[in-house]
Amino acid sequence: MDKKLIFSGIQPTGTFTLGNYIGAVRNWDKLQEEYNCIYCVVDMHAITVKQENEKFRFTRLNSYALLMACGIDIEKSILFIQSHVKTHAELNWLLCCNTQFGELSRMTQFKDKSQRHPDDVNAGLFTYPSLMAADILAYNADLVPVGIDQKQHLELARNIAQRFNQRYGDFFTLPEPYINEVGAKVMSLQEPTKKMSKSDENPNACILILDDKDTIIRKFKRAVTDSEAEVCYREGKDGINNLMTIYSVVTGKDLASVEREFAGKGYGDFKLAVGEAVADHLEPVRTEFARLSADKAFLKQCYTDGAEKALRYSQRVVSKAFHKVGFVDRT
Ligand code: AQP
Repeated sequence: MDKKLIFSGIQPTGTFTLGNYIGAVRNWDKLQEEYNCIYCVVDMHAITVKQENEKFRFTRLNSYALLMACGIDIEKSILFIQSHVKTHAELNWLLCCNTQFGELSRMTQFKDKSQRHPDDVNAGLFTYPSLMAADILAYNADLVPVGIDQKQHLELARNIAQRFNQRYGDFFTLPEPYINEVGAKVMSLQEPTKKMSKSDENPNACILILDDKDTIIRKFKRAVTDSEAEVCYREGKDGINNLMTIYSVVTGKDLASVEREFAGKGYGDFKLAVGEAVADHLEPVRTEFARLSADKAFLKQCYTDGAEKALRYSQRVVSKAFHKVGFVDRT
């Protein structure tokens, strides 16, 4: 049987956080063995929030190198930068015309981001989910590994695909979310009821995967917890639950053994252990990133090849979608 196709993307809005890593990227390399995988730096999504142009150019390339450093192997997967593959923008338009205003208005990310950036509630921010649907449907992907925050967008992508199929005849595959059981939503270290985000203004709220060991330990030491002193996973202990989840993911220990390991110990010991485990886990990523980012010519070759492969693949799907809608074929 043919392997299923995976598609996922990440915005180059800054260095990836531990949330991006645990919720999404850490699985991407493992999935390469079992699936055909297409991964993408979704830079067009990133400009729905204002970016400083020079810094943005730099972060896009860094994000590409970071994905390679996290284990994406360009011999096994297609890895490219979204804006280099024009079919995403083309299909976006067809899908926008099959997306309802009401559906977009219900998206929590739109509501959150428009509240955070009231001076720039732009049309791109509003139609973001339609472009995300285009990213996925341009490859007829079966599965989309995402953190839980993106589940609503993925459901909308399925609805858009379904509507298109009803109007123009069965064509798009309905993509399924692929969500981790543990770590699907890593929370802010400073406000543990809020998700950890790259664009958080408080640097102590998130661990960046390129932070050095001292910084990681310092941020964990400052993590907001509670006034008890018991390391146990329980409703209402958001800060400790978050740290336990992180520790469990990076050490491979289940929550019950984490509780046993820290029984009778204080939060200080626990936070230090989490910081050390995370720093050690991320060390190979930092080392590989330093090696890759020193070789700009190699990176350029990789993203150019990736874009060519992605264009070849998606062009077939997108041309057929235009044909179905009734456009005159170009060739
Ligand atoms: N805190 C999180 N926990 C688990 N998964 C997360 N993801 C993001 N934050 C967490 C998952 O990471 C993937 C890539 O996300 P993205 O960069 O495309 O967009 P995002 O969800 O908006 O991520 P950020 O970090 O919050 O970026 P900004 O601050 O720029 O908006 C997705 O699969 C996402 O679910």
